[in-house]
Amino acid sequence: MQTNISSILLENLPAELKAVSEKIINGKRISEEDGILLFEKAELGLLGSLANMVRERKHGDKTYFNRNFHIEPTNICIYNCKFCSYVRKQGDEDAWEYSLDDVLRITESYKDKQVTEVHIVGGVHPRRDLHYYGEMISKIKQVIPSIHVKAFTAIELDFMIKKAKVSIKEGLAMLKEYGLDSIPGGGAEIFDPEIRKEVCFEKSTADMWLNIHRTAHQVGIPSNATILYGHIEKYKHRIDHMKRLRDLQDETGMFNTFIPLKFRKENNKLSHIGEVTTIEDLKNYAVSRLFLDNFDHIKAYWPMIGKHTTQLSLSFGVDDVDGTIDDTTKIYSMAGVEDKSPTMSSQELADLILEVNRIPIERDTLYNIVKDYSKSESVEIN
Ligand code: V47
Ligand code: SF4
Repeated sequence: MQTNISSILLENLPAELKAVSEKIINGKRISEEDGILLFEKAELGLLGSLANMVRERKHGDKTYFNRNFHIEPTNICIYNCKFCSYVRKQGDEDAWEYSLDDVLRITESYKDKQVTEVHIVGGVHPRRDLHYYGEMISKIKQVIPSIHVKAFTAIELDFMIKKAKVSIKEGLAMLKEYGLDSIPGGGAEIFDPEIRKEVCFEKSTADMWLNIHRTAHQVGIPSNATILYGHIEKYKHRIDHMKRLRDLQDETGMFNTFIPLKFRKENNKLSHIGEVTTIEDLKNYAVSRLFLDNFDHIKAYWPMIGKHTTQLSLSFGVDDVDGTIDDTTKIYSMAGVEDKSPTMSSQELADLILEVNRIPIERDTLYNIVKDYSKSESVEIN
C-alpha cells in the first residue's frame, strides 16, 4: 500500500517515471532502462524523495563513519591515467616512496588514537612486490594489532600478483595470510571499454577488476566498489558500470559499500573538461542508491566533495561519510579540492551529521557499531 506522501509524489508524474517510481516504492528492482530514465528525466526532488525513502528503509536516520587514516606508500606509477593528478615517475622532484620504516613511523603515530582502520593505496610501483606489501601489512599489525587493513586497489593487486607468478586466488590468499582484511574500491573508474580506453587505456580491464573482487570474496576478503564519474562518460556508462557491480553483488554479497567518486579537474590531462555541478553529484548519489538495491551502503567521500555537499547527500541516498582521514591522503588535494588538509575529529564528523538531523554512528570497516551517538555509549569491539 502506498503512503500519502507516495501518492502525492506520483500524482503528476509522466507515465514512464510513475511506473519506475512505483517499482521503487514497492521494493522492486529497477532495470537499466529505468536507471537511465531516472538520470535523464527525473527532477531532483523526485530523485531525492525516492532515494531517501530507500535509505531510510535500510538505515533510518543512521549515518556511519569511522576513525581511519591513510597510507599512500608511493605516487610512482607505471601507468598514466589521464584523470590522475598524483602520478609521478621515478626521479621527479615531487615523487615519493616510503620505506617500511616510514610506514611504521606513520602507524606508530596512530597507536593511541583509537583508529579502527588503515586505508593503504598508492601508485603501481615497478619494483615493489607482493611480499614487500605483505610484510608492510604484518608489521603494521605488530604496531596496532586490532587495526583493520583495507589495502590495495585491484590495479595494484593485479600487478603484484602477476609479478609473484601465482594465480589471483593464491596471491589473495597469501595477502590474507599476511593480514589483509579487505580491499578498497579504487581502480574501477568506468567499466565501459570505450570510455576506459580513453581515460586509462593501460590499466587492468573491467573484467580483471571484477575478477579480482570476485576471487577476493571467494577467499573471504570483503571489498568496496567505486565509480569515477563526471568526465567523458554518459549516463548509460554509469548504469552499465553499476549493473556489472549489482550482478557481482548478487553472486557474492561481499561488497560493503559503493563510493561514487567525482572527477576533480586540477593538474591532470582532463582538466579542460571541467567538473560537474553539485546537482549532478546529488543525482548520481540518488540513482546509485536506487539502482544498487543489493548494496547496504552508499558512501559520500567527504574530502572529495566537501562538507556541505556531504551533508546534502544524506538526503539523496547516502548513509556513510567515510572517516576522520587525518590529513593522510594526497589524491584529492593534488586534484584540486578546496580542503588541502582533510581532517575531522570524530566529534566534528558527528556534528556534521547532527547538523542535518541524522544520527551519527561510529562504525568499524565491517559496519559493526563502535559508538551510537543517539545512545552516547561506546561498544567495545575486537
Ligand atoms: O581509483 C584519481 C580516483 C581512486 C582522481 O574503498 C580521482 O573506502 C577524482 O578508490 N578526481 C582511489 N577521483 C581512491 C579510492 C577510494 C577513496 C575513498 C574510499 C575508498 C574506499 C576508496 O581515486 C582511483 C580513482 O578513481 N581518482 N584521480 C581525480 N582527479
Ligand atoms: Fe597510477 Fe592509480 Fe594514478 Fe592510474 S590512478 S596513474 S593507476 S596512481
